[in-house]
Amino acid sequence: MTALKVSGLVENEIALQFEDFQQINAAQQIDDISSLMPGRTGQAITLIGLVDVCHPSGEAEFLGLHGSLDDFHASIPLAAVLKRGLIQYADDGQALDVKAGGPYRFLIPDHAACNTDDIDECANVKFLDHIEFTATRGFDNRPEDEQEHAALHAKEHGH
Ligand SMILES: Nc1nc2c(c(=O)[nH]1)N[C@H]1C(S)=C(S)[C@@H](COP(=O)(O)O)O[C@H]1N2
Ligand SMILES: [Mo]
Repeated sequence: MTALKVSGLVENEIALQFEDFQQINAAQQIDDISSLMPGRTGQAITLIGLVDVCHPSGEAEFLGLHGSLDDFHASIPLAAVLKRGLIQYADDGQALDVKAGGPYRFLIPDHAACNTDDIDECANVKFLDHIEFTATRGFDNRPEDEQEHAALHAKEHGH
């Protein structure tokens, strides 16, 4: 089973598996993502739910979102997503398939359009296997313009 590794400026470095996500406090469970993101389905925990178990230090200012399967990475200001960020771990109660961006996926309700803001749709990182809390901005290879998007989506058909 694939785990989501959580590391960096945290009190508890952890690796969460599907069952661990299910065990997260009910208050931090989103049973139907469509209630927050119309058109999307599945189950998630809130970023707050993750923070509650890993306890980032006060120095953590950025969230590094890593998808190693296709080497896709985003680094976004933590404060801007802390109260709304989600980590999807299931669809229809089952572990999220890689075809749906699984095993885990970062999602931001009310994200900005691609390339218009730090907190944009591109930061909805698929194949998420590592979340890193850092003091400064980390590696980020989100597409920067239309052309880079086109190149990325052409590549995406492989998954
Ligand atoms: N791992 C990974 N995550 C990714 C991407 C990617 O290429 N690889 N593309 C990003 C971009 S540019 C966008 S706009 C959204 C698209 O999400 P969707 O396929 O659910 O519409 O996923 C983001 N997450
Ligand atoms: Mo994007």
